[in-house]
Amino acid sequence: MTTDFKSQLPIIDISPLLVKCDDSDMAEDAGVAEVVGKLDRACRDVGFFYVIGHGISEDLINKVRVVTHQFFELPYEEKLKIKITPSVGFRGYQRIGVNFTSGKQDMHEAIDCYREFKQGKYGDTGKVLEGTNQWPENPKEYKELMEEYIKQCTDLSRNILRGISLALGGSPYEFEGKMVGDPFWVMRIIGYPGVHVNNQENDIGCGAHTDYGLLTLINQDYDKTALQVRDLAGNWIPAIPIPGSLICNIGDMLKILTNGVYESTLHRVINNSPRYRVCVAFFYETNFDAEVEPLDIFKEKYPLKETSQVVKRVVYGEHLVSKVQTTFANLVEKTVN
Ligand SMILES: O=C(O)CCC(=O)C(=O)O
Repeated sequence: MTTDFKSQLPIIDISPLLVKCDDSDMAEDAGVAEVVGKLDRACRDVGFFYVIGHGISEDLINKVRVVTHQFFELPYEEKLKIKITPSVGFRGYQRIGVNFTSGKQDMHEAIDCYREFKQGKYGDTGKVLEGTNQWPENPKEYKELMEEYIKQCTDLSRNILRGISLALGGSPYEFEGKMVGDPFWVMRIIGYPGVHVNNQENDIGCGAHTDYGLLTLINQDYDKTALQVRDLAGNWIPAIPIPGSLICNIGDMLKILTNGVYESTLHRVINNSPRYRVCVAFFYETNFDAEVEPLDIFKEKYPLKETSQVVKRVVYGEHLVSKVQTTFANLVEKTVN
């Protein structure tokens, strides 16, 4: 981050960009140019912004959270019907405390899902995540609803990235080439218990981290503030929910591709509300097997940013798999429950 944002995260109505996002000359449109300017400032200064005018219906966004609450309210035995194990590619339900961030246990439970791919497609690296996503049968419509939501989040992420690509002075398609032509995705459906009646403060729901991929779209409950974003001075800024919006933040892969012009921002989650909170986080990533390095166009445009702080090259899938294996090291020997 290059500036110190004060309190609110920027709010960007991206509807003018979406109207034109399939036109190759979209950059010439005044409405698009305005959105692009706002995206540039948000990505340079904060790394987080609210997206409104995103085209995903409020009905779908709300239903996704409603069915997620219904799932997490089920008895534990019911949730374990889709438990996460190595044999299903680490896809499915994990109980509270299985997830770790920087070595510390997180106070959340979750369903983890990944884009499905053919057996053998990514060789030995991909083997670990081979499997089909495990969706609960209860609530009934869960799978269908989530698959539709994933489809819409995938399209939206690609379109936001077209705007970001223009914001960096490229064509709209810089993030659709060799490294991002076949984007991977991850979705974490997360439930955070409310704070105990006798306590004022809850344990950390998800420890401070940056996201690893390109872009994240967060669909959170509107009536609890739990997500916090760190500013330059080290203050934690609450990402107060705005009904109808999604929160978008940039991840480490975008930092690499842009040669460090846009940086990912630390964030964490603490649910100090007495009520249970859900969040559905969709992560739009590079190709699974991409060797991610700064794009030539941004190395040329922003040469000064090529410092030792910018990771030069990373194979996305290798990193993801090592993260999954570290998190679930205990599952490899025992079953999870
Ligand atoms: O619960 C949230 O609001 C955000 C979750 C998050 O940061 C993550 O899953 O990476």
